[in-house]
Amino acid sequence: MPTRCLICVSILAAVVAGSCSRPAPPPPVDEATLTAQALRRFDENKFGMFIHWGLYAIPAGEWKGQYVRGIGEWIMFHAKIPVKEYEQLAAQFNPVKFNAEEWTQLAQDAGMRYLVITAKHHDGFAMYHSKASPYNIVDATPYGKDPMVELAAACARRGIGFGFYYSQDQDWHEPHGRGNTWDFPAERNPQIYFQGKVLPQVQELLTGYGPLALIWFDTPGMLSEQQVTELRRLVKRHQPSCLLNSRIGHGKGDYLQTSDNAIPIQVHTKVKWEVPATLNDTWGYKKNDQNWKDPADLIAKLTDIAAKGGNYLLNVGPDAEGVIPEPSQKILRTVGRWLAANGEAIFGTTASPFYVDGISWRVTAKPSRLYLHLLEWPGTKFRLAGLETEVKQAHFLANGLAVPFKQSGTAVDFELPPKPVDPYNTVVVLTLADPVARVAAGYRAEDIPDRVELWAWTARLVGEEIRYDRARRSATRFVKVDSPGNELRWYPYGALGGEYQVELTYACENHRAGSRFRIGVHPSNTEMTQSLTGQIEATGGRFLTRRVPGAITLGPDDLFISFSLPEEDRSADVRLQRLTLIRRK
Ligand code: JFZ
Repeated sequence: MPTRCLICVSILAAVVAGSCSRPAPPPPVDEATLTAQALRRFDENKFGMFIHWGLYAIPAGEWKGQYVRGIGEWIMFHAKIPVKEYEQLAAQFNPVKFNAEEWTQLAQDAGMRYLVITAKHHDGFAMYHSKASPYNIVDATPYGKDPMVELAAACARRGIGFGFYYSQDQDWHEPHGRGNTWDFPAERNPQIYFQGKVLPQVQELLTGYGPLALIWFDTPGMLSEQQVTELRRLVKRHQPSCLLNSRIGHGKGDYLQTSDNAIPIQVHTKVKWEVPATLNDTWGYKKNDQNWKDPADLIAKLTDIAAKGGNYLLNVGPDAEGVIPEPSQKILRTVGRWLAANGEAIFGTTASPFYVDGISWRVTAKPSRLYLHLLEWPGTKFRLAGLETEVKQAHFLANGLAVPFKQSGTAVDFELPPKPVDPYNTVVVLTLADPVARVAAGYRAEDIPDRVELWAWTARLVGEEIRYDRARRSATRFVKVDSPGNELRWYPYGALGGEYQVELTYACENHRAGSRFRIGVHPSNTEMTQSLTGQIEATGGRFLTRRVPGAITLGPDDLFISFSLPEEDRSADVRLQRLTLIRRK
C-alpha cells in the first residue's frame, strides 16, 4: 500500500510539473535497505530447517566397520580418509527416495519458515550441479540429478525462504582449501582455491536457484579480509536481499551466528542472531545416534530463543537414500502442532521486555500484547512482577478462554486452572493499554540482577555422553572420554560484567562423590583464562547448593563459562542443576 501511494505521488508530481508524460523512475533501493528488509523478514520467521546432507550419509558414522566419534559430516576428517577413497562414495550415492515435496511438507508441518541446505560441506562435494567442479551430485553419482532445483522450487511454492550452506574456507577435497593435512602438503595458496572453486560455485548458487533468503557460510579461518569482502560483494551484486551470516568471517555478515546449540543466557537485541542446533548429537546422518531431543525441550528452546530475540535453525540429517529419519519427523511434527495453535506468540514477535529469570516461564511481545509462556505449570497461581502498563484483558492463546487476573501496583496475579492447557507450553495473551509494555526499573531486560542463575537447561551441552533430564531439571553423565570432553557452557553475550562468586546446585549419590569439578572462563573456543575448582560432595542424591571458594571476573569479551569434571569420571552421574553467579560489590 505505501509503495502504491508513493508511485501515485510521483506520477502526480510528474503531471503537475508537466515536464514529461512518464512517471519519474522510482528511487533506487540500495543494498543496505534491501538487507535491512530481508533481516526484518528473517527476524519474523524465527524458525528454520537446517539440512546437512552429503556423501557422509553413506558411512553414517562408521568407517571400515569402526565407529567414528564426533559429528557425522566430519567423518572424512576424523578418520583421515584419503581423498581417493572418500571420492568412491560418490559412485554409490543414489538417493532415489529424495522427494522435495516431502521435505518441504515436513518443514511446513513443523512450522518452519525458512530452510538452509548444504550445497557444499567441508568434504568439498557439491550437492548441486556445479560447472566449476566435476565433484558434484550430477556428474559424479549414479543419481545424476540436481536435488536443489526441486527443493528451491518447492520452497518457493510454499513460501518457505530458501538458503544454501556453503563451506567457503574448509575444503578437504582441495589441496589449497583448508583442513586436509593427510593428503596434501601444509603449504596453501588460498587464492587458487578461492578463485577456482569458491567464487564460481557461489556465483552458480546465486544464479541457478532463484532468490536466496541467505547463504550460510561456515568456519572461517584461512581466507583474508579482502577475499571475504570480494565474496560478500559477489553475493550482494547478484542478490542484494540475500543475507549473510557472521561465519563468512572478518565481521562481514549481516547477522550473528551463535555457537552450535548455544543460546545466550539473557535477552540479546544489539544484533540479530541465530542458533544453529541439532536434533540429536550430529548434523550429518549417523545411524547410531538416537539421542533425540524431545518435543518439550525443543518447544521450550524455541520459546527461550524467541524471548531473547533470536532465531532457531534446527537440523535434520537425511540418510543416503534421501529420507529424513523417522524420529526427526515425528518430533518436528509435534513441535509443529504446538506452533499451529500458538505460533502467534512466536512468529513476528519481539524479545521479552523483562530480564530472563529461571527456566519456568518466558515472555514475547507484539504491539499492545505480551505473551506469557508457561513452560512449567505453576499450579493455580502465577505472579508476573514488574509491569507498569495496565493489562486490559488476558486469555489463553490456544482456546481463547479468559484468564482471571488482578493487577495491583506492578504485579499481575493470574488465577489458573490446576492443569495446563497445553502440556508443553501454555500461552497467556495479555492485551495492554500501551502499545509497548512499560516495565518497572529492576525488571527490564537490561537490568541484569546481582544474582544470575545459569541453569543446566540453558547451557550448551558439549559431548556425546552428556544428557539433560527434564524431570529432574539437571544435566548428567559428565563422563570423561578421550575427546572431546563433556561439559556445559553458558554464553553471556555481554550480559555479565564484574567479579562474581559462584554457587553450585547439584546432587550426587554418596558412593559416587569425590571427583574434582572445574568452572572455567573462556574468552574464545580455545582458551581458558580463569578457573575455579573443587570437589563434588556426597549429597545422598538430593540437590544441595554449595559456595565455591574464590571468584571469577567476567568481561564483555568473555565468550563462555564452563562446568566440567575434567579429571576423572567417578561421579559421572553427578546431576548439575545450576550455577548461581553472585556479583561482588
Ligand atoms: C560447523 C561445521 O564444522 C559443522 O560440520 C556443522 O556444519 C556446523 C553447523 O557448523 O561447526 C561448528 C562451527 C562453529 C562452532 C561450532 C561448530 N562454534 O562456533 O562453536
